[in-house]
Amino acid sequence: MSSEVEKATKAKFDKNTETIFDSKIIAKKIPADIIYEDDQCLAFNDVNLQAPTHFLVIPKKTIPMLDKCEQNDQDILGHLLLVSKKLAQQRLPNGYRLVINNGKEGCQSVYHLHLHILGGRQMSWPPG
Ligand code: TR5
Repeated sequence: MSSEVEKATKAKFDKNTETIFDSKIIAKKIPADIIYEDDQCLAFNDVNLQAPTHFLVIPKKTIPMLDKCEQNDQDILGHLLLVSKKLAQQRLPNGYRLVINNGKEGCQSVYHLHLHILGGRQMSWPPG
């Protein structure tokens, strides 16, 4: 079992606990390798690269996971996708993969919604 899968199987969603993304990275209490920021979202390079280019796009609003999104999150979800596309086009002209892990079996380890953008190598299918 990879360390990322192990982390995901141990992680639990707890609505009363802030994640490292909320309490540290968005709050700028620990440094992250930030590549983009606006009033609604932040993008930064993943610390544990799964491809030559691997960055995350996260909402500043606290949304734990895709499952918890509601109709009134439509605009932020659209914004996250469009920012992901803009950043990916600049960095990954030959293509890329966008992933949202959701819940334990989806391999989510951090319960703050995040879009993974991966590229810089040929991706395979199906994903593991
Ligand atoms: O498994 P999921 O989809 O929940 O993805 C969580 C991602 O957050 C993983 O790819 C981790 O490598 C990444 N991660 C975790 C931390 C972190 C990070 N990326 C950038 N900077 C990070 N810091 C400072 N701290 C983390 N704990």
